[in-house]
Amino acid sequence: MEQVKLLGNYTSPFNRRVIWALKLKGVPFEFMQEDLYNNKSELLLKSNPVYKKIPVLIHNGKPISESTVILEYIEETWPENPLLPLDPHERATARFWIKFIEDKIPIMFAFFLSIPGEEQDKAIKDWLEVLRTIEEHGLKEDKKFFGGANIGLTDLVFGFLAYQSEPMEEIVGVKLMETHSFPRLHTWAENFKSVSVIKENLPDQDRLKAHIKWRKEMLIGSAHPR
Ligand SMILES: N[C@@H](CCC(=O)N[C@@H](CS)C(=O)NCC(=O)O)C(=O)O
Repeated sequence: MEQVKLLGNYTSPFNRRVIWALKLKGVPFEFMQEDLYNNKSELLLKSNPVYKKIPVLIHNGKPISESTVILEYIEETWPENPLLPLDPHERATARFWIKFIEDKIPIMFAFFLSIPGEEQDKAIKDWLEVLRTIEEHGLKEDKKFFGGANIGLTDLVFGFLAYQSEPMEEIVGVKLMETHSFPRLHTWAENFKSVSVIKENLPDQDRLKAHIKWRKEMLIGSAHPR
């Protein structure tokens, strides 16, 4: 009998991609919530000794770290309900966009952690450029998802944009993803959230907002100790 464990954290966007992939594949798993800030488990420290971060998928006792690596592992191990296209060029395109957003995560963080002033103006400009690139080059008007008619790994990796942008922008106090400026991103986010597995496995918005607000205060506090 297969044993699948996921070491994760409820509010982590990296963790959520893995939950969605396992659920879309119909793979039963045991979720183990990690206390990342006070008390990481021995199992986490042993399973991801390099980064000591979640998510970690443990399949029949063997750990796999890094969410996008885990997603590829899931796709290879449980090929049913494919989440990558068959065509090599389409697969390469899916991976291009996955790499694109992974590389831009520090830009999103800079925007999220910014406080009003010159630095924030630059962070807004940089993050807007990322959103504009996704709008103009990543999403196509005639396609429901990144790869076409069906949800795939690229959508799962971009998924945090569909549910985390609003609380994040509210906390920063700057609205960027206006419907009129990013119509494709909005349509994609609605399509994404209307997939039943996604809808049923979104984090609670109040809990998420409280967490990211606390996280921002904590990170800014430690960056600028008083
Ligand atoms: N690149 C990693 C990022 C994972 C990550 O940043 N995890 C955070 C939670 S959102 C974590 O475990 N933080 C604990 C720490 O930094 O000690 C991935 O895609 O899995």
